Amino acid sequence: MPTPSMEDYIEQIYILINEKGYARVSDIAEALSVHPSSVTKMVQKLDKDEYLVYEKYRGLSLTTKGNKIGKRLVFRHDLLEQILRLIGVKEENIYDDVEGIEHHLSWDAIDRIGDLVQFFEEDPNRIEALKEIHNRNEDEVVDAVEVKDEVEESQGPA
Ligand SMILES: [Mn+2]
Repeated sequence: MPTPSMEDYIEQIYILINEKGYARVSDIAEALSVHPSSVTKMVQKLDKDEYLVYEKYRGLSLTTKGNKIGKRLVFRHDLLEQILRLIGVKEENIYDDVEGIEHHLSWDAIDRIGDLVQFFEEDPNRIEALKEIHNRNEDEVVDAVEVKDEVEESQGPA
């Protein structure tokens, strides 16, 4: 399997090719917030490892192997976004959280998370039951903060 950073590149190249029809070094650099020279270096490595074919003036295309892995990486990213959204993680945290964890899970864990998404989707009552727990715990956090504020108020300024 490719290393985590190779995975980021393959994932991004797959997305660009599927959305725009091509992936330019400058687009990849922008999407990953890296310098174009880093992209060129990685693209050469990915070419050597047969994930893609890179021709300096003609652009870049994924091999069958690269395309297959790209597809799995995008599936994995989307699945992780799905489970975080399902369990009520705040929208503003979802993308960065997925970027942070996706490379560190085994495919075994990914498949079991897939089961979990299915578990919730097969019965909306399960999602509701989880939401109830979520709300109860959030209320407790609010209560705890209020108690803390009251205690601090009664103690006066520090
Ligand atoms: Mn990702």
